[in-house]
Amino acid sequence: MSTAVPTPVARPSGLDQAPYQLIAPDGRCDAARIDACAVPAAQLLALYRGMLRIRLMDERLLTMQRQGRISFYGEARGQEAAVVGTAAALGPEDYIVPALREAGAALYRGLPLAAYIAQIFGNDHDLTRGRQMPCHPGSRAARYVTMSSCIGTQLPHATGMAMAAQQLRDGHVIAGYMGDGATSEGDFHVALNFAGVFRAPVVFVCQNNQWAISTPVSQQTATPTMAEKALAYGLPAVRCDGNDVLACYVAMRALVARARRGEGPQFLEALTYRVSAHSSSDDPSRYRDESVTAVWREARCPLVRFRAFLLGRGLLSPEGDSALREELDAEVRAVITAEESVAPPPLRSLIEDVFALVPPHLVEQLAEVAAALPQKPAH
Ligand SMILES: Cc1ncc(C[n+]2csc(CCOP(=O)(O)OP(=O)(O)O)c2C)c(N)n1
Ligand SMILES: [Mg+2]
Repeated sequence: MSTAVPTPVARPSGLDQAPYQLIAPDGRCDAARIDACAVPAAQLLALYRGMLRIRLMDERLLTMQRQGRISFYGEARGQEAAVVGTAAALGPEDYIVPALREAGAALYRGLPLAAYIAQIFGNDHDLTRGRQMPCHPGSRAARYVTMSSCIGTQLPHATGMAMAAQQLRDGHVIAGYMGDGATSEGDFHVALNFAGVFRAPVVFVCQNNQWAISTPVSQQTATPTMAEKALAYGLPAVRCDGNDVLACYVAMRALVARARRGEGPQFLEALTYRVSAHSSSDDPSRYRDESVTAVWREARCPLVRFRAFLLGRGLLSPEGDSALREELDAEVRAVITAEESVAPPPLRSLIEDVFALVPPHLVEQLAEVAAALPQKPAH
């Protein structure tokens, strides 16, 4: 045993701090490395389609919020690669427990666009009957748990679901998402600690977009990376370039495979940037230098990068890209037009879906509400 006073260790030594990247921001790549990843062309095109769909949808819905046609919107602009790349690496039986910006993952996994837009309107087609904030979809079919607005509370749920999968031996992996801000919540530490101890098949994905509303990541935590927090709980961790969709996909694919093989929980930090406002209720020009944002929005745009890559590999043509944009934009517009004309849920829905037998006092209260309304609409 050494008798010398030990030198404290400041940083975990094994973590590669430089994010894993396969495609440079200008779309260039090392062909041999790309080929070694063995991602079929159809999958590459599906990633691009999934990202573009989110971008076009976000642009349209934010405009509608400004026009007063929807009450609230939260974009994933600039984070499409991290959302789609990680979600695409899951199997259809796996579950997503999302944070704030993964709705595009639900769409990628089959949530119909109409159901998503209906949820934003809170109309009669909305499965949550207008009871959730806009942009909080859930889908049993897409195995996408409804988002919680409370930061971090979803992470112990993800661990618990993974522990259930482990006991059932059903081979399912759970993906638990979070933002950089969520790593400061107690629930983050609870979730990682339990997952580590019980070796639950969960892959945590931290979209480090460097902001939590107006708090920059430098004020969020004293650790230079989010990934090293996972190391403290015994979870293997990887940092990847969150604006490189292929890097996100390949890194996530490896972590999901490890979790499925029984190698315990895993952690992915996808380094990206929140180029949008936090939500439609936020004005980031009041607290950050928007010239930095502009660099991420333009030179580091994940869509521009992947488009250049696909064009360079001959997997996409400029004409094919334009046609895809037109197709997706037309889809978004058509679905919005259809859902905007759907009435709100009926008044009676206020007392439905909670009790099998509605208690008499709620029936009475509903009658009072109906009588107090100036008109007596069906909805
Ligand atoms: C427990 C809790 N505290 C505070 C808030 C308010 N709030 C909503 S989003 C947010 C920032 C979250 O930042 P991050 O986890 O980095 O996710 P991002 O918005 O960047 O995707 C905060 C503080 C909340 N919803 N829940
Ligand atoms: Mg954040």
